[in-house]
Amino acid sequence: MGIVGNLSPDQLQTFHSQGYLVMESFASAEDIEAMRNRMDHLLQDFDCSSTASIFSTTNQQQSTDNYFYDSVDKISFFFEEKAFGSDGELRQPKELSINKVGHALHELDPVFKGFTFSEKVSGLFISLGYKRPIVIQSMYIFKQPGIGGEVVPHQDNSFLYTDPPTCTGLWLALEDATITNGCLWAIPGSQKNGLVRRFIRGEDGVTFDRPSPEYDQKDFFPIEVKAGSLVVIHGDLIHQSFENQSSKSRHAYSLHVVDTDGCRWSQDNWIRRKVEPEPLYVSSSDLKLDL
Ligand SMILES: O=C(O)CCC(=O)C(=O)O
Repeated sequence: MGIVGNLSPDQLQTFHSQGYLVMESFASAEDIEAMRNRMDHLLQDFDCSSTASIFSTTNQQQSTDNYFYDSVDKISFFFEEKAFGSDGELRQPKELSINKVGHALHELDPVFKGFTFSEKVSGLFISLGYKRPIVIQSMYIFKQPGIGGEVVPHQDNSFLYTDPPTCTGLWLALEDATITNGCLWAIPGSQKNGLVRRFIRGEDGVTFDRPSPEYDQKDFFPIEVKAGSLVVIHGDLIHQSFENQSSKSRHAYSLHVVDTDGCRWSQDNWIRRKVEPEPLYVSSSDLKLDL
């Protein structure tokens, strides 16, 4: 196979005790420029009028749900909640109105695919002991200046559940992320308390199976990082980010990876793939994800 694990014992220890690990300079300046330029092009080509109507009109729950479900194997654009005025029109240019692009950039776009399937990404999962990891979703997150929405406290295993849980998030800063422009915050060690709830797709749409616990904001720690830093996030880590009220954006590329060997993909996850994703690598065993 040729790919080797690239986390030191100290990094592994930090990841297992804190539930996250910051790797500075994980992506080069060229990697970052390539991804940002590529996203600029995708945005320029995006004809927002039909998509905007799905999100700006009220009572369109079924349409927005379908747009969300269909995005698993597409490059789909999602708007910031505050992007629209009361007349249903965008309040600012589309480039400053998109919340995120997902969920298959890593499969469909050559630039994002190149980074995602790089040896340095695979090396992380070798170190973490994954046997047949797949990237189950990717997102380019903008955290737009002034209107970049908050992401409430959550665990990634709630959304991308395998039995047993195996999700790990990779969050790559494409710009400096600070307290001012809406960096990640996490409760260090919270992954040790396990998964608190699941996000289930049923007949009537998606819903959580339990209410969120109350979190004490004093327990959260800001993860301020420079562009190029990668934050590796344990699937049970409680993390969040606040609204970006500053004038600076905070772009990030986020990947979520699950194992497909020794665990089962849950059929009531929101993601239902028609085609099994290509693994980052295969280290042993024949067991496959049952999609
Ligand atoms: O980018 C953010 O603000 C939140 C991202 C996140 O929570 C995730 O990728 O799991």
